[in-house]
Amino acid sequence: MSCALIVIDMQNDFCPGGALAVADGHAVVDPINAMMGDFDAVILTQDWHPADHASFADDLEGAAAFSTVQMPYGPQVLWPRHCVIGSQGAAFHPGLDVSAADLVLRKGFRASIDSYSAFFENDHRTPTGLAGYLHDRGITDLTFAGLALDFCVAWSAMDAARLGFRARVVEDACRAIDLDGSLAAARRAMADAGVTLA
Ligand code: VGL
Ligand code: ZN
Repeated sequence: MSCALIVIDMQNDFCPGGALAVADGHAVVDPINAMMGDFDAVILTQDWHPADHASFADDLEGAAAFSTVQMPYGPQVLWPRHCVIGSQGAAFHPGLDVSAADLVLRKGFRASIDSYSAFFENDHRTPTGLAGYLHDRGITDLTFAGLALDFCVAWSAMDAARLGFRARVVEDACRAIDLDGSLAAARRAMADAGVTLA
């Protein structure tokens, strides 16, 4: 058995002052750093969008941020412009111990489709390659932390469980957006998918 910590989207834009700030998001940096030594591998994900990304509300005529629209691949929440490739907002929080990471996985880099999960884009089909990486390294047990609990952390942990990994989310090392009850829904969905909430 080999275990990895997967740190989801611990980036400036998801922290206070950022474009899509998660309340208290910065508060999980120190707890995450403290956990890193307990794992065989540390993997960081980085939300990484082109400036014309389909999930940005300001690219669509009359579409409000935080509303949901229908995309060819399914429902999609429209977000304020965030984590634009190469921007300061897309950079990792300066307090995060990036040097401890074996792998930095970028996601959401195709303009026409979003990617909440570290494993699949939002069509639930297009792989990021992370499952192959973990399989090749013999990693079976995954612990998730980071931002946001009810979107990218939840989607990643549920995909991990569906792919046959042991998946655990450390809630104290996550913060949520909580849009229209999304946090409660994500907790239920994770439990149903076989994710352990620690
Ligand atoms: C996220 C919304 C849009 C996340 C990323 O990291 O949870 N949420 N892009
Ligand atoms: Zn995003």
